[in-house]
Amino acid sequence: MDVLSIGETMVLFSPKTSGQLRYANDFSARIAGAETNTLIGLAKLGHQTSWISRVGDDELGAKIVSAVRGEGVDTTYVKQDKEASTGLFLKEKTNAQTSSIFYYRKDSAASNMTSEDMENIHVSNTKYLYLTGITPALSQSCEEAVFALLHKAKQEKVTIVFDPNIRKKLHSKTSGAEQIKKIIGLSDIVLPGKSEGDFLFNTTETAEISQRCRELGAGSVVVKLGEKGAYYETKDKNGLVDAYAVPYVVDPVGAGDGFAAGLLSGLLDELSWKDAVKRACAMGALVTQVDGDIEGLPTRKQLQEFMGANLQDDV
Ligand code: KDG
Repeated sequence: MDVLSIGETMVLFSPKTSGQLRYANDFSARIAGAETNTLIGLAKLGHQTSWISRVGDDELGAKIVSAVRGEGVDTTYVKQDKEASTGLFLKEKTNAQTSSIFYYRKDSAASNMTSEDMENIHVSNTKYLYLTGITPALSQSCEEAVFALLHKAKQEKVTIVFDPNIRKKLHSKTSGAEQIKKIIGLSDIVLPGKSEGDFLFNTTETAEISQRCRELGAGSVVVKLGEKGAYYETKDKNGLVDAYAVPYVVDPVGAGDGFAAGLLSGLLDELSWKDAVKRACAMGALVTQVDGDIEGLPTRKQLQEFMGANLQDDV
């Protein structure tokens, strides 16, 4: 197995019209979940991925599992929970640029995951464990599950990659930040953004965000800089990689998950750090060109064409 991950995937209902949700009558229903976005991105590039989760014994759960499995991700570790429902969320488009989301995920099936669930998970044949800060914030039992899996993976020398993925509706400035810092300290590679630097360390300075993560114990750090590209720092290298220019952004949500997929894919293909970060930037850019979290994730051929047509200057 190349990459294993754990997290909640929900159904996202997006109104076809902008304005208050109370006046919205027509919705599209898509699957959305940070971890499956990344796993699907990897699977589309030909990597072997597996997802740990729970869904309800309901139609939304069936929709999610068949979509994730249909994209090529292994779902052996997805349990059907008879006691709880699949989580969902709604988007309200205030205008063309801004939107708000409303979660209906409290006590959802995925938030019932436990550390006991991790006992049957085989990590020894896995190259990377990919975690985000969303899963431990779902519930106490999810936090225990994530730490149980993390410790098991560390014992087996699996490389841990962590995207803090701060969600203001899930993470408190105090306990949420502490939980995330603890995982940063146990991770081999951390992928923060500038706003996460602000939330965790009160700084938006790129090099400082990286340094603070490394002081906590992170091995390598890649700071996502949006339209400015990304900065990477390992124990013996650092550098800045330019972003790929796109005509305009259709939907930025999911770009960070695509970025993570690109980076992991590059590392799995044993590219240099710089080239892996370039692939990450290209994947992030492609995701912004299509509505939805996963719909813009490219095949290997599409990625190569995009990168070939947009050759970056060396920096
Ligand atoms: O990264 C995109 C996801 O954050 C979003 O689609 C849903 O996973 C999600 C969450 O928990 O907010």
